[in-house]
Amino acid sequence: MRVVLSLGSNLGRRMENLQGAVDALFDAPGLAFVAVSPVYETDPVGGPAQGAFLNAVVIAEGMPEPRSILERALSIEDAFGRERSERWGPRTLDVDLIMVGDLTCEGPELILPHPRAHERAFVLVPWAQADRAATLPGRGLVAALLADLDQSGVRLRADLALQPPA
Ligand code: PH2
Ligand code: MG
Ligand code: MG
Repeated sequence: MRVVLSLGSNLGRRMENLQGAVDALFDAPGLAFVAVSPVYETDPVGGPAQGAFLNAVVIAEGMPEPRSILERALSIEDAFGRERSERWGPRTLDVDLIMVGDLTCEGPELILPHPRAHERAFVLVPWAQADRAATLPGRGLVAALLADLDQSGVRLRADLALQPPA
């Protein structure tokens, strides 16, 4: 099953935080690395006034229990000093589960596919770069979703690149 995760950081050493997440996601069995997107500098969407994010998307394959990926994502966030004070506030690291195959999930801790991914250019632009044929279950081709979105707040950082997991 295809597993897609969105990474974001707008506090601290942003690239180190993102690379640490890429490495940590694959240091336990269950997920196989497929691709990582280019890195984008993005204007913050929602929340208080805060600094620009670096965002990227990671694509994996596996047959994981979504809850186990969620737990892995949350513990990686904690390892990078994530503090959970304000919703949509600045963060050292955000690891969001965008989709797990065609699984749907409506729990209090996890909604799949991610309920806002289809309207977030900072998710869809990197995702489409990592996978031209990317499809968001229930919403369709990512490239088509992007045609309706303002992408002006999402700028490629060609000087930066995430490496495949160590
Ligand atoms: N994450 C949010 C809210 N706003 N804006 C940008 N540009 N990038 C993010 O990763 C982001 C955001 C909630 O997780
Ligand atoms: Mg998020
Ligand atoms: Mg999150």
